[in-house]
Amino acid sequence: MPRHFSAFVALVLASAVPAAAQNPPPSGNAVKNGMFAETYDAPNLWNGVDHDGFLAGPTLKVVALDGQGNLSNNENDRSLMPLGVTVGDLNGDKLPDILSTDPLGYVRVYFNEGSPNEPKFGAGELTTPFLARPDGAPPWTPNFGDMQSQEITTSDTGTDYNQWFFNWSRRRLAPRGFLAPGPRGTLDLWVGNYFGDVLLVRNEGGPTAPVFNQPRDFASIIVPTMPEANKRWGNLFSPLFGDVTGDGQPDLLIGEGSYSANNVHLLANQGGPDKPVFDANKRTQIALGEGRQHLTPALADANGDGKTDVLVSDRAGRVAVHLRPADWQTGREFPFSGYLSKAGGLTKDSGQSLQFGDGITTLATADLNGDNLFDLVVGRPNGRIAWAPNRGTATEPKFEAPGDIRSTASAPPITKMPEKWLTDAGESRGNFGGFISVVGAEDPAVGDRGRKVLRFGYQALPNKILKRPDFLFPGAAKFDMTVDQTGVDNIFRLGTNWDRTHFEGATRRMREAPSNAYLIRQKVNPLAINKTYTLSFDLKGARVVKSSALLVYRAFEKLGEDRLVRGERGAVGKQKGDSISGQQIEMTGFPVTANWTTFSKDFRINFPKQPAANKLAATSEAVLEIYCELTPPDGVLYIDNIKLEPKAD
Ligand SMILES: [Ca+2]
Ligand SMILES: [Ca+2]
Ligand SMILES: [Ca+2]
Ligand SMILES: [Ca+2]
Repeated sequence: MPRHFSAFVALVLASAVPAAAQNPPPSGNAVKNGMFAETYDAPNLWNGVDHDGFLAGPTLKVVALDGQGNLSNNENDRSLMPLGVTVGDLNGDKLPDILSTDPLGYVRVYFNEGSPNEPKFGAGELTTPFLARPDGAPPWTPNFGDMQSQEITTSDTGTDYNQWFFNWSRRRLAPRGFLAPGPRGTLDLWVGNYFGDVLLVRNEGGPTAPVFNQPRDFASIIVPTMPEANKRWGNLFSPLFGDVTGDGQPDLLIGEGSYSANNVHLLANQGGPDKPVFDANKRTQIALGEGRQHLTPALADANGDGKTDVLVSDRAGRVAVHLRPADWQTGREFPFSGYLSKAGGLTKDSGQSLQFGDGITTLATADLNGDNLFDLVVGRPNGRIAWAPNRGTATEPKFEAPGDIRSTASAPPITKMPEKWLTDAGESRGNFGGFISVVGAEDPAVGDRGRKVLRFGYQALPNKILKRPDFLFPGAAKFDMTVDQTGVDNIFRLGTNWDRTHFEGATRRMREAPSNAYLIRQKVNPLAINKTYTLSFDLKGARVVKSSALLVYRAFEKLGEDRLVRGERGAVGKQKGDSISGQQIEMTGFPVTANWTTFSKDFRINFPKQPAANKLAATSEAVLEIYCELTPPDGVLYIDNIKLEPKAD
């Protein structure tokens, strides 16, 4: 069914400025790599194990303070977020397990398969909740001015509107979890995030298997710490719930990330164990950052005096120790006592400190090998989880050089991704295990087709103790692939260079889609105007809920030069030269069956709403998108041999 633009869209059109001079009318297949012969390698980290067999997860660059303490929006200056780590026995076998939170918002549990003296971990079992669900609209929207004045031609991340909504949708990235005993005797999961929320996910399971459910909404699991809900006192939180003050009652510690203070804050519980309440106005600093950044606190008695001390990892990969003074009183801090030293004990010389990697690290303390000395578990900037066993004494800890933890599970194969296509498989929307890959004869469904095809589908997950999280999040009510409410120009502009490395080119487009939606998109070669084209591809699949192909194109030709004009009071303005432009979206569904079939559909390339543009020879920009929604955990769609060719007259 053809779709047309609204008046709102026509307004944007006037500012569209792509297109060099018209080239000769094109011919042949406009689709590049439609047979998926060209691929590039990508890691598959869904099972929490990397290609080399180490415990790992995806890292992500987020907007955060850089090394100079500035907030940078420049992609290259963004800070790389490692996995958050926390340790606790989640299945009642007395062996400590590792729970990781990846910066995309996924939670994995590595159950300990070793012995009391030697920890061993297999694959990570994924579980709800998805902690970065982008639900809810921003409380306000800045006035970006007239859509026409937006610098859409220079941005490869869409219009200011798109960026605003996209950034809002990513506010819960980089969650950090902490396991602490709850009122039911099981370990609950405390979570801090980029936005400065503190969340409490209750463990609704029993002693031998935890159950962490997706909350009805995030508001229902927020632990209030903000006097005003929309006013932040910090962000990029790393929470910890344990007794620091020594009164036997757990306190809330929050390591802070990106705001200038960068301290570890202590908030006393003013509610009860069932409903903890904290007042940020009454918080005190338990550990001062003093120039260190991205602080993650952990607790241990680091000097054997029987009193709990605070350990803090930072953005330089070190662990600072704040010993509790003998005469400590409520309201005072634990002073910085030194870094954990390579040589054992503490050192104030950062060159002698234990080093976990060059970048932001996260930290947990636990005795992993049953010798009653606390060991360190670390999320490293290389995306892996490392540990360092403590070979010292109760009064002077001394750690082995940290080693990445090797998994007992087999390493996953490298995923082949299609060149020339921007792809999105819902990783940012909570599509547990969803991925897109190019597969060949090794996939039984491809069989004797004997060549590579594109597969949209789900990963087999290693879950044995935790229920497989087949959770489906609905899309926004107003979600419509034919209209980008932040400006139709985004359909053309996202990923301007159409380089596969600009993954956001598809992810931003799918910002409001349901979690089980998949997209591939490509800027196709110019199409001849007033010519009929046939879109065709081969396909088969199962449990495909929705499927559609979109063809979006526009043509533009400038007839006169822009002129600088001097207005009142000498103000210089730009007067646009005359131009001809047209823009059109076509969308069609396509049926999916269990056997290979060929779908084809004809499109006449023209501009019913802007007939003047039909005089132009070829499109200046055209984008082809293939969209589907699959039912987890086994919905699958195979596509091959995509062509968009002029039809013989
Ligand atoms: Ca265990
Ligand atoms: Ca306490
Ligand atoms: Ca101590
Ligand atoms: Ca130990």
